[in-house]
Amino acid sequence: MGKGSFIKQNYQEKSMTEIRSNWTKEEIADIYHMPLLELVYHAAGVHRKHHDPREVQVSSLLSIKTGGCVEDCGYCSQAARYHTNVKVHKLLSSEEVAIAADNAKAGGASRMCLGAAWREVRDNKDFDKVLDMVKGINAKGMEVCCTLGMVTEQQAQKLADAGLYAYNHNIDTSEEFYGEVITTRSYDDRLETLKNVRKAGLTVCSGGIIGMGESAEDRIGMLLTLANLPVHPESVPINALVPVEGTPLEKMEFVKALDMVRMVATTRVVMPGSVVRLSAGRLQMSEEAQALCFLAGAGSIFAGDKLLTTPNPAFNEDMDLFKTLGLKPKAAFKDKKNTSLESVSNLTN
Ligand code: SAM
Ligand code: DTB
Ligand code: SF4
Repeated sequence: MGKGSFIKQNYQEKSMTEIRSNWTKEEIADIYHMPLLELVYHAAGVHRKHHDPREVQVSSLLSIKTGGCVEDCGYCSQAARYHTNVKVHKLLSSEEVAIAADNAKAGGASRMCLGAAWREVRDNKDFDKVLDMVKGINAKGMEVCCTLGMVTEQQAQKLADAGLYAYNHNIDTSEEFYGEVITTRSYDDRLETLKNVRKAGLTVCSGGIIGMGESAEDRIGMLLTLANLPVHPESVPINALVPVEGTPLEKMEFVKALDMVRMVATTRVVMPGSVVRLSAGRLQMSEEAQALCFLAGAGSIFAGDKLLTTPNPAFNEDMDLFKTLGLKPKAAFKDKKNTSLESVSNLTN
């Protein structure tokens, strides 16, 4: 099918707003390459059909174990093999994490995302401590998300039993470009973790990064993988690379804000039911560019003055922006539904 023909044939038809997992690369490419304002207009329509456009989910990130990671992810400040300025620390205590969650809640966050610089979860005392942290934050009425590296189905189940709401594990980029950025674990390893998370009935948060030197085709390829999962991730974070000194990607130029808008809009169109998170890189984006991302379907942000190790706009700045744009933070647990594979399998064919 020629470029643009998919759009012409299906524009404004039901097929452009339905949730499906049988996308072709050409279809997604046609959407990605639409004239930007047409794309934003269309994405805004899809967004309104599936979501309340005034609500934005606010997540707060906390690095509970920082640095010293054995992996070689080329973007990451926390890989032990790169000489970055990151301050390494072992696992925080449950008390420290509880204080951070209280502050995040007071700032307007309904979700707390705990990140650890681990390759994978191990069945040890540290994992037990994380399970305690999850229970503690859940009891505060906040959604809890963890991003701890690879997990088995049993570990995902333990997290689910502790009250975890979501598990974040990004595929980062296309299968073809992946090996340029990471060599210590495979694309299939990542997909396996996503499967394990899904089987445990947790909601899945999975997206990637743009600005690592990938082509438009790679961005499209990443969306193809996510949009053709049997069940779409409930959250899809779109990160702009934050180039970190000492990493192999330190010299990458910051991605153009309008490329973020295009990526957010395309993600919105191909996974209409998912919440698209405008993730790392907002500090480098103007308020106007962020506004375009919200119009194009971003329904979530990370708020608070730190991401995991790099800076981010402060809570009050984001709340001011929300006020200007007429947006409001979304309450916790509004999207709660049973998302185990069996319960949703009838939606996927
Ligand atoms: N260690 C765990 C893992 O790799 O799954 C969890 C933490 S890891 C930092 C989570 C995600 O953050 C990565 O998969 C990547 O998509 C994103 N990320 C990390 N460093 C980044 C950077 N410098 N710029 C943008 N995104 C980044
Ligand atoms: C995601 O997609 N982005 C977040 C979260 N999931 C874990 C991480 C962004 C990290 C940005 C670089 C840093 O602060 O170290
Ligand atoms: Fe380790 Fe995660 Fe960083 Fe990769 S992204 S180096 S796995 S902390």
